[in-house]
Amino acid sequence: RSFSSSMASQNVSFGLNEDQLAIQELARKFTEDEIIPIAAHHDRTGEYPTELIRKAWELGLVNTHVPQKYGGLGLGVFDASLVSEELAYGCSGIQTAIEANGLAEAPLIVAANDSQMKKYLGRMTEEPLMAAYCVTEPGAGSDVAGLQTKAVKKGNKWVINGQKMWITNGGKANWFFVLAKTDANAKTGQAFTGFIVDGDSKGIIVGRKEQNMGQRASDTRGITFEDVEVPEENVLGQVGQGFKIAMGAFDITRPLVAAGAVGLARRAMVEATRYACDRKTMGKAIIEHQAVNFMIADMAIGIEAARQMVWKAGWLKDNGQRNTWEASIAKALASDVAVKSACDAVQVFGGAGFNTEYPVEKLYRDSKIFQIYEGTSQVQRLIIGKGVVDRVMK
Ligand code: CS8
Ligand code: FAD
Repeated sequence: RSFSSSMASQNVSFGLNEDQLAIQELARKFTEDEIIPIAAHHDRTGEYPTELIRKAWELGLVNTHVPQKYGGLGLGVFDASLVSEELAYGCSGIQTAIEANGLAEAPLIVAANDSQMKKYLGRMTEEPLMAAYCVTEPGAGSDVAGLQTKAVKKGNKWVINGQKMWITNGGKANWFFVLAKTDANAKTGQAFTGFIVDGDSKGIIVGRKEQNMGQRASDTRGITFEDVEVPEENVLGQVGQGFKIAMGAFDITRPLVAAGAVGLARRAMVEATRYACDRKTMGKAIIEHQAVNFMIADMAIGIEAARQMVWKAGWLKDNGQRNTWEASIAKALASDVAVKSACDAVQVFGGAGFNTEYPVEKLYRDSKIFQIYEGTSQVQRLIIGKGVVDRVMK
């Protein structure tokens, strides 16, 4: 049997359908009209963008994965990545605040039963509420298996004790996903349990808003759980399955964090290009100096490649295939592209790049966290490296 090249290419489509173009355009317009005008203010003040998030929520740009059955749009990872890229183009701090809802919801999408979904996902579509994902602790971030927060069964309740750290939306959350150790003797895959914890539960102590280098609109806090009682019906999935549920959530969210990094990198490229076409030295626009033009060309290479990887990781998940490896590749690649692009955009701007009156110093500060949260670039490489060995040596 012979295959023509046109037959082969019909099996893969890089085109967006009408619905995808519409949601992308909606997010792009929202970013232009609503996010870009106020991003610098929220960066400078660290004020949480409550009103802006309410507007995004009204348009359906928040909680994008909540299934239609519970009042959401039920977008897949691919479609949601279109939204994330656009929002982050305007401000990745604001996008992180919005996306952290998706992160808190992801373990429920992976493992919640119908009544948990109705109760906790449903309410997110009825009111503009926020939620938070509590895994990291002061003593353990990359090493999730090293978490110390414990949950002990007492009667028909679980009692949680421990400290969580760097929790996005920590001060705003109506409810938390909390990963806690429930069996000290079991191996990692059976030692932890995931809980849904109501934000007004007795014994939750919310720390101060952390002053971060970038993404300052986002709310990051430590959260302490002191004898917090959680009803049995708030256990997610099975007791002991929490580690896998928490990891399964990353299969949904890492491509979206990567999409945010692509959005930031694209903004860096656009700002650098505009500036370079305008600014003149030695009798010509600096874009005509190849050294400058090549920095921008490298941004384009990175952005195009990273976006394709985001789309692939999203597409696999949406088509029911395991995407952990591809999600890590997308996250690692896009984060590095964001940091490099923002750094080079500062370079293209020269002295003005170092100044807060111009947009690129914010991009540079905002970019760094992409290599840290949702699993550091080293952790992504652990997953990718192991995956390579599995694939080559199987
Ligand atoms: O510990 C893992 C890891 O991923 N560490 C990084 C932690 C991280 O990413 N934290 C991010 C916190 S959230 C955040 O930063 C939010 S940012 C702000 C919001 C932004 C907007 C969204 C690790 C290092 C990769 C692996 O740990 P190990 O201890 O080596 O565990 P393993 O042996 O690999 O796995 C143990 C069992 O779990 C199973 N597993 C692993 N991955 C998966 C996935 N799905 C399902 N199951 C999984 N992805 C694995 O198969 C093992 O099961 P066994 O039955 O034991 O074989
Ligand atoms: P560590 O794990 O102590 O790592 C320190 C350094 O060592 C890193 O460079 C790391 O890559 C490297 N390293 C560690 N282990 C290895 C290894 N085995 N091999 C190679 N290198 C290694 N967490 C949540 O649960 N929910 C949130 O909403 C959330 N939001 C966040 C928002 C912000 C702004 C920040 C800063 C963090 C957030 N985090 C959140 C936590 C974040 O996921 C962790 O900070 C991150 O996973 C790294 O953990 P750590 O800070 O403990 O660093």
